[in-house]
Amino acid sequence: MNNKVALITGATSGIGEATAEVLAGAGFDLVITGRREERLRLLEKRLSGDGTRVIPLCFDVREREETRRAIASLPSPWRDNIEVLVNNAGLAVGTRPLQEGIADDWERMIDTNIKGLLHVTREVAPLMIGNGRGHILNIASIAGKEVYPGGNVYCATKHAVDALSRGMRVDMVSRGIKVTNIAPGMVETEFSVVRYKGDERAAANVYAGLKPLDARDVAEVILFAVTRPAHVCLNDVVIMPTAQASARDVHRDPGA
Ligand code: NDP
Ligand code: 8X3
Repeated sequence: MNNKVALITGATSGIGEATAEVLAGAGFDLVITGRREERLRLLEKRLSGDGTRVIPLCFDVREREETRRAIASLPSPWRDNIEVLVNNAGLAVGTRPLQEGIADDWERMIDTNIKGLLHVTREVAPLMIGNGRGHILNIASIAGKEVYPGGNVYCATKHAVDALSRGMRVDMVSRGIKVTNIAPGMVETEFSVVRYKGDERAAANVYAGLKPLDARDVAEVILFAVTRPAHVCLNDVVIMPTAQASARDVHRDPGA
């Protein structure tokens, strides 16, 4: 294969989908993953219509064996050419204070955001090491730098992602692997609809009176990171809307 392969988890919506579009535009071949098969098929159709080679893999990152089998199913020229891994699949569920928290919500976040990222990385990193090069990008969050009311377990999972980015970097520094941690603030995607369990109005309120980032804003940072020269690694990028100064400091214009 001539092109570089990028494997993106959570490509069925939001940041992952935008990243697939942006990397396709830059000439990458793509492995797109997620649980919603129909969306993967539609994205595959759209991108391959523009000439990108795409393999969709439908699996749940929480399931270690399913993840292993999915990645092992890639044809060897693809497996052997994975240059970029974007660990993006993730979610927040609920906004309750910890003392009123729902254990099932905690488990979904921990299993997806931490264990899912580990399952995928454990399969892909050795392939990259075999090639002597590769770039892992972990989508963390401003919630991995700060905490805020009701953020408790989600923030803890993203602090874990932040720590894992640093841990991976030291573990793989001698193997030619770059690791980039990306910590966005508010990005308008399906994220808040998932967090508020389908309550569209509560989700829309999150972005009321300000212009949030859109998924493409983050995807373009990912493209910038993966197109630096071999000796340059962006270690940690915090990206926020101009109207957001920290997780809790947001300027809202009631007229907007
Ligand atoms: P979306 O809800 O739009 O996208 C989330 C993606 O993750 C979907 O493609 C979903 O696919 C996938 N996903 C969720 N659970 C699983 C699972 N168990 N197995 C496989 N895939 C899964 O949200 P975003 O695009 O905003 O979120 C992407 C990442 O960015 C997340 O890690 C999030 O924490 C992070 N982030 C988001 C911010 C925001 O404000 N939006 C800010 C900072 C970070 P499917 O449902 O098909 O499986
Ligand atoms: C999502 C951003 O501020 O809702 O990771 O935690 S925030």
